[in-house]
Formats: sequence, structure tokens, C-alpha cells
Amino acid sequence: MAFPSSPTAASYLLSRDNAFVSPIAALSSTPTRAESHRLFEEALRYIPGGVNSPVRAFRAVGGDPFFARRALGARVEDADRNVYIDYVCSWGPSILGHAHPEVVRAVQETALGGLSFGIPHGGEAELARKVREWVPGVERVRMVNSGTEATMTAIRLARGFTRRDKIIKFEGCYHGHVDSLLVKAGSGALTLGQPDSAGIPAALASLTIAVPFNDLAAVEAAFKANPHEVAAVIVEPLPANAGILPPREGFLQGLRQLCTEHGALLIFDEVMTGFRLAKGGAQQLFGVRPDLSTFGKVIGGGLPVGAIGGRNYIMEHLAPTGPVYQAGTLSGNPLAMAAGLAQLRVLERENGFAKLETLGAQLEAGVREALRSTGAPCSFYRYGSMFCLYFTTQPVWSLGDAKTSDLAKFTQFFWHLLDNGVYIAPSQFEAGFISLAHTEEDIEATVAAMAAALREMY
Ligand code: HOZ
Repeated sequence: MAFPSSPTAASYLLSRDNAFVSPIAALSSTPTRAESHRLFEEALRYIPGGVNSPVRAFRAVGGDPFFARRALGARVEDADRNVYIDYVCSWGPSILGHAHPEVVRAVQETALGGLSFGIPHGGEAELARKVREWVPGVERVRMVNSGTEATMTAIRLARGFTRRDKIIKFEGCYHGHVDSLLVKAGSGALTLGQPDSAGIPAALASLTIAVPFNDLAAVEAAFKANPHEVAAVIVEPLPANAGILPPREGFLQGLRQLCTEHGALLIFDEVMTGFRLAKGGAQQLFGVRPDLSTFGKVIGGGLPVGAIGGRNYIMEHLAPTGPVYQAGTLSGNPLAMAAGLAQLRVLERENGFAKLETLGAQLEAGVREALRSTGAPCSFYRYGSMFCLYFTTQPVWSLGDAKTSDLAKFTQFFWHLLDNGVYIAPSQFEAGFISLAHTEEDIEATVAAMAAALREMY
């Protein structure tokens, strides 16, 4: 698989076509990853597990992770110069593709005026205004540095606002590595078999009630068993950290109703879905208005940003107007604001969500045909540009269903794809992401690689 020619940073900034569209040449042989291996050995000497986030370690699929040399458009190139069509997209943020020229330019130009101020600046309100314009449930926004910070702040705010301590969450949902929320968690915690992390005091974990996703009766029972004690229900409206769990018709509406009835806040964790599924995220797609929303990933254009937003009468409980303390030296960082604004501007101008839907539909049609022709016992889920293939025929509505997936088959599928130039997350319990830099040809090549993998496996 070829990377765009003339691989200098400048050439990507000059020519969008060069940067984002390149012909696909099949790999002539199985790629070798000697340099990645060397870099991993080196990293292991200094970094626990050799990685700065566990999901990167390839533990679930065996073997060493590849190391990135660079990532441009829909491609990532590894340290050995193997090139992959990338469906991880930095775990979601790169919705325009990697290093989009406008985003890079915005960062470069802003950097010339300073890297960090610790003083308010205009870019903060500009991005906050954009979030408020796009997302139905948001009147005020506080910028933070990651999705984890956003959800941590959201539950503190919910507790401070309601003066209650307990939180209801869903099994397999992942809300970052927040102490209170690393209970029956998804993503890397699930992948590594540590959904309840060590190091979290039992007294704190006991304030978190985990129930199965799509089970309204369980939520109702939890409210009844803890009268006037539940501060919030936090949910990924489209859980994408245990694969993808589609919400049943009426489930999110039911949560809204139960929260209102019981005086608890409804928090939508839109770190994955915000600015990806639709302009207004999952809350727009499913027509349910939460009290608080958390964001990350796409909102930062590839730089570390998170945000929490909601109705003003709740948000004003945050310091300095209210008693719930929250802070951050780097929050509202000028480069991050500039990158986020540039990314959202391009998404809007290019009618991004409609294009992503078209690419997603193409992938879905191809995968379904491959499943039909190979008879592979799988279920495929897709919402817009997010997708997941499970190696089970059981409909997947909950973590329990997701766990019926044949993980050995997933591993075979993963390595077949990687060795044929397609990179999906190295875990069954993650989602795939399409970007605007993916082309119809990329999707075609991906479907062909997936079909070949399934043919070999079944
Ligand atoms: N936040 C991502 C959700 N699946 C995983 C990225 C990470 O933990 O590094």
C-alpha cells in the first residue's frame, strides 16, 4: 500500500489531493515490523508495558504493537514504512483524516502567538459557542483536557448539584479512567480483563451502581433500591467501548423519564459520538435531551481536549460561580481551541456527516455481502461512521451479548487485515471509525480485505 508521494509535511499542506487521496497498491508480501519491534523493546525499558495507554499494547491480539512514523489522511505509516488504511483514527478524533491541512495550519498560526496562556482568550468562547450552536442540550461549556476529565467533572457536578452521592452506569460503558466509573467498565479495562480496576477504594466503588445496558427495569429497580440517593445516570448513548451496543427503541427516552421522575441528572457521555454521529451528536440522532453532556476526541481536532456542557442552571454550580470546584492550567489551550474550531469548520463546510454516512453505508453493504457469501457467523453494527463486527450471530444488546463473540476469530481477523494493509483496533471491544479522508476506493479495498479474511477463516 503506497503512501502519498513527496512525503514532506509542506507538500501535504500545499495540496489537499496529494495529502488525502492516494492510489492503493496491494502489499506485495506480509509486512515485516523489525523497527517497530526495536522501538517497542526500547519503550519497555522506560514505560510500563511500553505504552502510554493500555489499549495500544496489542495484548488481546498477541504480538507487538506497530509504532507510528506518521499519519496523514486515511493512512498511517509505521516505523518500518508499512502503510495501513486506518480505521482507528487516533481512537476517534481524526474525523477529517490525519493532519488535515486546515487544522494543521490553524495550529501552526496560533502557535506563533503562544503555546499556552493560562489567561482567558477569544478562542475559548468561540469553540464553546460552536458547541452550543450544534448540540441541543448545551447552554454553557467548560473546556478541559480529555474525555476522562470531562466525565470526572460531570459526576462531581451532578453530585454537587443534587447533593446526592450515587451514580448509575452501564456494564461495558467506558467513561475514561475516572475512579468512580471504572466499575464494570469497557474499552481497555474490558479488553485486559480488568473492568473493575485495582486501586479504587471499595467505599467509592460502592457508590456506583452498574446495570446492564438496554435494561430499563434494572435502572428502575436501582432507583427504587436507593431512594433520593442517585445523583446521576451516566451513559454512552451509543456505547462504543464494548464493540457497539445499539440502544433499543425507547431505552434512552426511558432513562430520560426515570431521571426526571427521581430527580437525578441524565449525563450523556458523547466523547465518542459527539460531533461524529451528527452535528448534535447522539442526543440529536436519538432525540433525547440530557442534562449534562461530555465531549472529547473530535472536539479537539487531534489535540487533547474535552468539554462538559449542559443547561446553565446546572453549569453555574461550577467554580467560580458555584461551589463545585474544577480547574486546569492547560484548559482552553489556544492550540487545542484552534484545532477544534478548524476541524468543526471543515466538517460543516464539507457537509461531513452526510459524506460519512455514504462511506459508512458503502462499508456496511460490502461487509454484509461478504458475510452472506462466506456464511461467516457474525453480526455487524454501524451508525454513521462508527462500526463493529462481532464474531457471534447473537444480536448484541448488552455487554453479556458482546462477550459471546469468538475472540480467537477476532484475533485471526485482526491480523489478516493488518497484514493486508488495514488497521482496525486491536480489540473486539472497540469501535471502528471512518474519516472524511477515506475514499470509496479505500472502502472497496477494505471490504475486499475483510472478505478475504472471512473466506480464509470460514
Ligand atoms: N478512549 C478510547 C475508547 N475506546 C480508548 C483510547 C485509550 O484508552 O487510549
